[in-house]
Formats: sequence, structure tokens, C-alpha cells
Amino acid sequence: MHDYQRDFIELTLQREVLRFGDFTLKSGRQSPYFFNMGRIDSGAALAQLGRAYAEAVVHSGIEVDMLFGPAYKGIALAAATAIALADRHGRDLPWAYNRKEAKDHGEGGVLVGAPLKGRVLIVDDVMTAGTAVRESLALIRAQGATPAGVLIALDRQERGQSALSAAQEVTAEFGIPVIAITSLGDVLSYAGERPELASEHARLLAYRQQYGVGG
Ligand code: OMP
Repeated sequence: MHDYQRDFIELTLQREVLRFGDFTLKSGRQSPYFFNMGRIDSGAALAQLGRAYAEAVVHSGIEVDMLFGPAYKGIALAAATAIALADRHGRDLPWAYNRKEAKDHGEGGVLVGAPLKGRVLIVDDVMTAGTAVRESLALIRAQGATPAGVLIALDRQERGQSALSAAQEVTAEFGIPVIAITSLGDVLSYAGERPELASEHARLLAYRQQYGVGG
């Protein structure tokens, strides 16, 4: 594990981004854990998050021309990553985001920021079944740009439309990497090391059995 990953896990715990309990996901699945990036709700926390995302881009070695943040949560994440890449890594990349509803006045349209072109990295929070990411991939392709990869904080490593995980499916289908700072595997390791989280750990294992891949 790299330092930026360890720092990131500490941040998610401090800020209660990661929580155990009973949650209904977008996919309808009932999950014993949830990862809520909305808890990164201060300037310092967002800056720290942006640094972790930027480090993940640099470590991946992936070639990208610009960043794209899908509405809504991806917008702040792409902005924070763009700032950290410029401030910390000397890489001033263009960035853009979409609106959920097209605007018919002013500058109009659903896209805001730099025009989508070249190799575009999608910056988002969590991948479960891959629905959100597929929407972004379609949007990037419709603009004639090339998806370069997907950068997320958490890969829940759940089955997508096949026996593969949603992230593996995206890689197989679009030929692009999914770069995740953490995964369900990391959450399991964390819970497994703490006796006070023994019942949460057992529920996570049962959940992975039901919806996960491998393991
Ligand atoms: P998929 O579109 O199924 O990949 O789900 C990803 C989205 O679900 C994320 O962008 C979040 O909006 C939301 N989500 C979380 O934020 N945290 C989780 O732990 C799980 C989900 C989810 O609903 O699956």
C-alpha cells in the first residue's frame, strides 16, 4: 500500500466517510457498509482528498489530456484533483464537468469547462455496478473524445452485468484502466484487524459472497 492510500483510509475514518450499518444502494442491493464522500465537507479535507486522487493518477502512469467530473459528486472531485495535479505535480490539465439538466440559455448545453477532447480521465467517487461510469463513458465518446480511464476512491468490487466486477467489465469492454484508491478488499482487511469490528467483518464477508467477485 502506498502512503497516499494509507493517508486516504485514515481520512475516510476520521471523517466517517466509511460507515457500517444497513444501507440501500443505487443498485437496490442492501449493503452492510457505505462510503459517503459527502462527508468530505471542509476545505482542508477536500484538499487532502484531491492530493490522494492526484497521487493515484501519477502512480498509475496513465496518459491523460484532461479530467472529467460527472455531476454531482464528481465535479468537486475533478476540481480538487486538477488543483492538486497543478500545485503538487506541475501538471496543469484542463478539466470539465456536466450538468444533469441541459441549460438552454447563456452558454447552454450540458458540458461546462474545457472542451472534451483527447484522452479523458473520469474522476468519480465510488463504483458499484458501474452505471454512473457508463453514462460518463457514453458522454465522452459522443463528443468524439477518448476515455483514458476511471479514477475513483472506492472500488466496491461487486459484480456488474456478468461474473466480472463492474470495474473489470469496464476495463474489458473499453480497454481502459480503473484506478481505485481503495477497495472492498481494503475495507475487509481493516475490519478484520479490529476485534471490535468482528460482526461487521462477518457481514462484509457475507455481502462479498453474495455480490462480490473473487475473494
Ligand atoms: P454505480 O453507478 O452502481 O456504480 O454506483 C455508484 C454510485 O453509487 C456512486 O457514484 C454513489 O453515488 C453511490 N454509492 C456511494 O456513494 N457509496 C457507496 O458505498 C455505494 C454507492 C451505491 O449506491 O452503490
